[in-house]
Amino acid sequence: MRHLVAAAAAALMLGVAPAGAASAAHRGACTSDLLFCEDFQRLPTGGPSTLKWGTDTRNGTLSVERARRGNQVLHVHTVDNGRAFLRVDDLAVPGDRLYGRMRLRTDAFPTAPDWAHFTLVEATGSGSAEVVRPIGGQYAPTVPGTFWGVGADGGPTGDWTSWRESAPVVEDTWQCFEWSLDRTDNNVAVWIDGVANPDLTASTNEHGGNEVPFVLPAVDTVKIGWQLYQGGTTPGEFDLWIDDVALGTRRLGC
Ligand SMILES: [Ca+2]
Repeated sequence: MRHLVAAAAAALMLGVAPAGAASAAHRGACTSDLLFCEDFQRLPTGGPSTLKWGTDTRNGTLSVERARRGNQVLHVHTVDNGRAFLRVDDLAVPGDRLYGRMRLRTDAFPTAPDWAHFTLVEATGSGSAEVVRPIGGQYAPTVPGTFWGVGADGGPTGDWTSWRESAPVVEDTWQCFEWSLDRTDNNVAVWIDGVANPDLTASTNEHGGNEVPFVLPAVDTVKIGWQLYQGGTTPGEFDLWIDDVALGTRRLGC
């Protein structure tokens, strides 16, 4: 059985974008089949003023800014172990699969304290207490380096982040992040710039937490932004820019 699951997961993670995915939902094209979409183009600059999504902040701010060539993006700013999230509530996801996408540029990732841990995407819902973190990472002083890793907290599997040396963070560069949560086998998958990273995954019996099954919730809330959990960080403040956020039931493409 495990071989079958592994084969299916491998097939999923070979993950070439399905034909038409990129054209259907590339860069801010908010098509009606998406569960949520925000390209920030129609929002006034400054603090968010929209009924489409809410905010969750502590020692952090969100602001809509003008970028190049008329593009508008969301600037996420936090101090030390603060947080600032765009929050999508009341999602109704038909079926078992939820896909997400965002474009992201981060000024600098933490290099202190040791094991500084940060989350950029968090999903919660009913049926499981797991707070699922498909996009997050950790500073690993033993390498040293700062690496992406799938993680979770709040549920039976405990607090874990499977940071991977195959997924070093990149500063000051726009990258496209995609993730999927599939309740059929409790699979989490991640693509960076359209390329699947088979290390960035979790599933029912393959995850970084306690030796109990990992069960995905029926997601109704997704938070996208930044949170860092330990105080006394280097740098002392964090800045990232996010654009072209989308949630849907199919692979979204970049
Ligand atoms: Ca935009």
